[in-house]
Amino acid sequence: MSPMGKTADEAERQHSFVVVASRLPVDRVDNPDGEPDWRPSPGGLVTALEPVMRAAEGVWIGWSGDARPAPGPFRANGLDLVGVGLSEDQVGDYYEGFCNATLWPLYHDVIAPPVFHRRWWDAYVAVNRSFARAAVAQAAPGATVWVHDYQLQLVPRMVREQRGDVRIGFFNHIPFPGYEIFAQLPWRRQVVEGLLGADLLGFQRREDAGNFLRACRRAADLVTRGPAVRVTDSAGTREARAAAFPISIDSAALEQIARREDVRKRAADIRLALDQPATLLLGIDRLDYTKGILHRLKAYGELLNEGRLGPRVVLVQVASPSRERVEAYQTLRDDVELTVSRINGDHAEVGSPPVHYLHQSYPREEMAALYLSADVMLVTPLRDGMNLVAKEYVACRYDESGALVLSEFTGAADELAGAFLVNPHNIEALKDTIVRAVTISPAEARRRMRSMRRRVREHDVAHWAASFLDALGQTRG
Ligand code: GDG
Repeated sequence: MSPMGKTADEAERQHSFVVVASRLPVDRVDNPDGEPDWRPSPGGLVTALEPVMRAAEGVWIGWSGDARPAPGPFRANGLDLVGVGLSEDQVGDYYEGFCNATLWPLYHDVIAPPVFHRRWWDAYVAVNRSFARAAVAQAAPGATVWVHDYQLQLVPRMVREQRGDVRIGFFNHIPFPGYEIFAQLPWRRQVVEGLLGADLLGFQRREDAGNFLRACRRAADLVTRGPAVRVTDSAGTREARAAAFPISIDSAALEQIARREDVRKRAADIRLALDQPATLLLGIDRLDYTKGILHRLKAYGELLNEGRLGPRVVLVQVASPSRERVEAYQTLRDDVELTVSRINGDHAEVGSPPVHYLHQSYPREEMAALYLSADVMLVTPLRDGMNLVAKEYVACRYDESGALVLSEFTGAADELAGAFLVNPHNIEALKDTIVRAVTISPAEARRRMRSMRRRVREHDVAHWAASFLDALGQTRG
């Protein structure tokens, strides 16, 4: 038996690097022969973590996305994966309820009203316990366990209570709200204490780390000094640290896709299919109320009414399906689709609608071709932890053309000084900013794009992971 009470065989299957994330990086698709097949799933967290996982040869623990029995340890898409199972009730109460209807709106500055149910909280505790159990089983003695995002905030403490030997990191992909908002959460103290099981807590922006430290003081009466929080638990007193580690993308890999001849040809074909517009505007978002899609459409519709964008302008809006069983998302979809139809009804000519709306998901090559085809990228979230789409657009523009309209309320705005920054709530300002981006001179576009490309190239996802893991390595012994 190993020191952890495992058989040698079990210990051999343990890993020195364990990622714990709400979802697995693959979706199950059923083959005609009944055998499951796995397809890479889109999303910000997967985009960021996949290259890190490949480099570290760790194991990824996550939920497969439905209420069927959890897949045991398996390999897919070149990664070692372990599934955590959720019952039908847990999908409703934990995932759709506490994660997507309580925490998500609360942490995004209550853009939608958060819903609080004690039953949902109980499910959150139980599911976090399942993830912690899986992490404990997979972690080799002295391993690094890296827990991700708001769905798993209790896991760090649950793991620590069982395994004093492992180093625990936590990264929050979404904003951490100001205390006035966070304080609404009936279980605010438990959440703070759950998170503080980690040695290092990473956030997208300095403000997020600051908000968390304030929550430690106000919700849990703890003492903080700079980035450090003094935590006392059964094992004694130690320090946890909270700091900003802005996430990024695998810029070089994406640029390589964008440079491929077939992808460039596809980009040209997209413009051809749109009848060679004078200006192609692009939005790519998960269909989520945080992304400011309606504000963007409102501004665009008014600009068309006022004739300020010139002739032959087209907006391509990709809205990838997301959280389709949560009520707020169904309402949003209805609102977006009604708005798109109104704009097209008012402005389309036969064969040339001014909005091309695509409620679909695409392979990465198609995404790169879309980025390449667009003159102006519109990224207008009302609140967004980082926003990788903005960075992806920049990474694909290897000829240094194109312009980025970017909301101030994204983490990316702190880094991409060459963007046209805007408050998306201010529709007049949004309209003026879109016009400025559309009419930018090629020389100014190049200057702005060059500075953004430098940032995204130097601060890529490998840099993000290395800075977090280095800092985690320095936290203890
Ligand atoms: C969360 C935080 C933070 C989208 N549709 C397709 C597709 N995607 C990819 C994009 C991009 C990712 O999904 C979306 O990332 P974002 O960062 O824009 O937004 P969230 O999904 O809300 O991510 C966010 C992120 O976590 C990382 O920390 O930046 O603030 O909210 O990579 O390209 N990919 C493919 N097909 C699609 O149809 N292949």
